Amino acid sequence: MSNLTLVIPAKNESQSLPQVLEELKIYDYKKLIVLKKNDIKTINSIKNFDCEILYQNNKGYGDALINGINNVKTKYFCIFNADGSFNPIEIDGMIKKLESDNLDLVFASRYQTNSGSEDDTIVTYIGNFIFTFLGNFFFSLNITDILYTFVLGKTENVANLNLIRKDFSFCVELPIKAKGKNLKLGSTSSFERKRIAGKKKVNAIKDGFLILKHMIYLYFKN
Ligand SMILES: Nc1nc2c(ncn2[C@@H]2O[C@H](COP(=O)(O)OP(=O)(O)O)[C@@H](O)[C@H]2O)c(=O)[nH]1
Ligand SMILES: [Mg+2]
Repeated sequence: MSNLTLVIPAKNESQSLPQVLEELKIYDYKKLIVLKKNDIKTINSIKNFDCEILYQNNKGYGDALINGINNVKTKYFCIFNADGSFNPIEIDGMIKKLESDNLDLVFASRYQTNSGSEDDTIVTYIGNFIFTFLGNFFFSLNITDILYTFVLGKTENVANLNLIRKDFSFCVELPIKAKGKNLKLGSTSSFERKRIAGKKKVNAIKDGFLILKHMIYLYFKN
């Protein structure tokens, strides 16, 4: 049986998620879909797939991921989007990197050699560049893509990080708290695909400010 669970946060993904699960059929990974109980359309769209569903306590991307990771029973977990933008073929390389370099967390990256994105806009590209710079400069994260959040890690070590951010600032809380606890972080190259269908939930301006505010908070808290 697989030692990896994919934690898949989903919000209004009835068009994309079935295709994502279809593509995942050839892999032996466990799948834990985290969504709200009232997201009936998405729930109905995946009825015939072999996956576990977890209803999140509150709302938000971070809330879904924290609930999800806390319910993973395998040695490893991987945050995996429901929109088709992550290519499952890359997961195996992430596990190999984690094991060969004895890391706690591997961050897939769109911004190093042999990588790229079909889903980036100029605004998200610049935003990510700035946040990655801040993460490396102020927190010594030494990663190349902070906001992508295609992350594979050791479940036990991450479940102990006391993650609390329920919104998209989870993206920076995870690496910063991991580094603060002396976990070992690394990166692998990734190619982000376009989302299959449906709408992007991130608002570049609103969520960008939320993320910046939380980074400043974490900097002065330590
Ligand atoms: N459960 C849950 N999932 C969410 C929420 N917001 C976004 N997601 C999921 O998180 C993933 C990333 O969101 P997306 O809109 O694609 O953001 P992007 O990848 O930055 O463009 C997708 O699988 C979404 O369905 C939320 O509030 N709750
Ligand atoms: Mg997306």
